[in-house]
Amino acid sequence: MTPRIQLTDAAPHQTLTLEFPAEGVALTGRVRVPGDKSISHRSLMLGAIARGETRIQGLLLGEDPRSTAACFAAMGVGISPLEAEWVTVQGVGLGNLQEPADVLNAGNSGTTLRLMLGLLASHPDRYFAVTGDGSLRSRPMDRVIKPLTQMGAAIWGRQNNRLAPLAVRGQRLKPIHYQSPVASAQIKSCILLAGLMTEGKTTVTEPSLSRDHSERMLRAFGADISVDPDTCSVTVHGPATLTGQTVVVPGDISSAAFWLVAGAITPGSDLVIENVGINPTRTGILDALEAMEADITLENRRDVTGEPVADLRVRHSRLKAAHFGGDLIPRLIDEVPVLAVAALFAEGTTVITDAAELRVKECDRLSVMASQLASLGAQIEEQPDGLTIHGGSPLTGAVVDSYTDHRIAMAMAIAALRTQGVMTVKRAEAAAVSYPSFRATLAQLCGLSPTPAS
Ligand code: SPQ
Repeated sequence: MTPRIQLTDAAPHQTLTLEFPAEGVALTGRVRVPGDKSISHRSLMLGAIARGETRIQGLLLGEDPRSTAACFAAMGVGISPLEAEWVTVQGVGLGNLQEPADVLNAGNSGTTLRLMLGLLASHPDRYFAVTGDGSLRSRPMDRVIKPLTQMGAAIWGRQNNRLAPLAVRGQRLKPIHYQSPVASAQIKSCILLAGLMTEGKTTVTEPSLSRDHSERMLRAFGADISVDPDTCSVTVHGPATLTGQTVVVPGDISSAAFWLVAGAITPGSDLVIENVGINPTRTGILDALEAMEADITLENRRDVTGEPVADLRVRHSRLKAAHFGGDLIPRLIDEVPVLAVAALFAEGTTVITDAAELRVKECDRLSVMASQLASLGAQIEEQPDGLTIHGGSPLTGAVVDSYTDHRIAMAMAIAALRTQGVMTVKRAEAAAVSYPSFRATLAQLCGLSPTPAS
């Protein structure tokens, strides 16, 4: 049979129906993944608060960066149409964001809301109201409100200042040294952004290193940033002056991860994902798949505006189970759903620990992955801080749900490649948050042209 990848549009939701031949389908060819989401957000935000023009190439045109762009446009920042090859941001300069006339809406994006809060809280005498979609309004904001309050911020929210919608009255802040209880780039970046306008040294120490795109980009824009890798500490010396820059956004390794796993688990596959960011704080998925004996090689390594980049070649191989935890987890935090899919096709039992942070993402990713994969017949157990996955059980098609989480929607579609019968992914539109062309690329790699929505 020919593979079936069919989208049904029943507004406001979409359903993705997937069916692959019993003998499997080999994925071949060369693909590019969309721009890195974390770097896209940061390029828009730093561009907005810098002096002069920032030019961005390769910006992710997903819903999350669109939310960031809309929020900053509402605060007086000129941003050219996002669809152009080069997006320009006319920076207003630090401290000059205007009070918006309406509520700022971060949509589904935790990065937008948490990083932006650091900037809003440090704009004295301006009032801001911020919210998001149903998922974002249920995610904890106290993790950034607490340190910002220690700096003197005035922020109010639902459930004892824990949840959005939030109200912010900007203040002149004081510097702190914050010991973060979790390795989180959003907490670290929020505090560093608040520290930009704050006189003195603002330091964040985390238990292990989270992604460092903010540090790299802040330095490139002219901020005085010092990093102590031994203690996982970053310091910004304020007040800073930022100057607009040129940013070339590499492909997102979190999006490439779907094709790495797809290629690794489907017999006969041999594909290249071009131009992928391989910042060491993000390459945990490469280390994990290597530990599982996946056949992945890095070609054409280079540096692009301060971030390392390579082409990734993956070929099918027999995967082995492994144990993942500790400092590796922050380096692959968003890839755990698709790593769980890889583990289903590995020989032995894979154990993922120290990943309780997954419970406060766009959905509870531990609980949802365990329940959705189990509905296909997977042998998988949810643990308080991880998953235990027994490889080798045959999977049978069923109706599964993304829970409006982009990473779940795409991880389930990858599982379908080795599932017998029809898999239906409900609320599949979630993929557009970080990867609007996911279905088209899946079809391309399977040698099909995508079926239009019916
Ligand atoms: O932005 P958002 O919604 O939090 O997106 C996610 C994702 O899966 O795309 C997490 F749900 O990525 C986060 C990531 O988990 C993006 C991010 C960043 O750009 O700084 C950091 C990570 O979150 P955290 O909480 O560990 O700082």
